[in-house]
Amino acid sequence: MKKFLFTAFCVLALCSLLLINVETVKAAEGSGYTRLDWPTQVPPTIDGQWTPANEWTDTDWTMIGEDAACGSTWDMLDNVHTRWFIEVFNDTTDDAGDYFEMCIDYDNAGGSAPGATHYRIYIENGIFTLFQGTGSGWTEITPSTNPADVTFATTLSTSPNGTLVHRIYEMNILKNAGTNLASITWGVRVAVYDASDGTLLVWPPDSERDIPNEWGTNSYEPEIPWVPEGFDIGLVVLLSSVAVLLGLYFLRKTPKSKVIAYTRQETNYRYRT
Ligand SMILES: [Ca+2]
Ligand SMILES: [Ca+2]
Ligand SMILES: [Ca+2]
Repeated sequence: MKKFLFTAFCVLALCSLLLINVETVKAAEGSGYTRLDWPTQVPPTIDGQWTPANEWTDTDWTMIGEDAACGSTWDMLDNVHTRWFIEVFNDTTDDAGDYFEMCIDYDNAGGSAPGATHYRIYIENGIFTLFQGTGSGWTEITPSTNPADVTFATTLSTSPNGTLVHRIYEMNILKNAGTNLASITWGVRVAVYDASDGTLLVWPPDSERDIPNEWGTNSYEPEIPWVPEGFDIGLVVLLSSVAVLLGLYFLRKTPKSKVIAYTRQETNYRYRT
């Protein structure tokens, strides 16, 4: 009976972990979509590729549509940075008109049109342009270069997430210096466009560029270890099974109740391997 009760406790404990995670995803503001910057463990070399190999193992991944993904981290080395790696798996060609676009809502306040605290990073064919909201649309502004608002590189190359050559953007965005683009929690919309077949992929799905209320919320995780947002459901089930088996094993070896300490799993999560 004790075994049964303890096993039931293990299952309930792990199910509650899953529920907490689901609740975190649901407890969003604005559009209801959220994502996180994880703490930077390896400051990336901004070369538009997953090199060196030990970079970008410190991030969770957000799908942009079905064929692109982005991961990001944050750190406070000199100023506050958010660093991004964007992979467009279905863009395998270098075409005039290919672009990456990131809309930023400085304080995640939303709005029905771009205002003074809304910015738009736009990179088309390797040329970066910065825009600011006017209240009804966008106007181009001169980005800060010292310190630089945005440092980026883009290539067509492979990565651990996608072994076919595809479009990659890698960038470092300064949050609290230069133009002062973003506060701690900010709003974001990411779009990638492949001109070869006119494919536009957007996160949050179906969000409009000019309606900040439809953008997602970008928050941050202050420290590791972590359980990534979007924790793989299959992995949770697997861990649950392992925990139950471990519980049964230890109960068999030591009939008297013992406390089992759980250690958070540090997981490097990949969409494509
Ligand atoms: Ca790199
Ligand atoms: Ca394509
Ligand atoms: Ca292309």
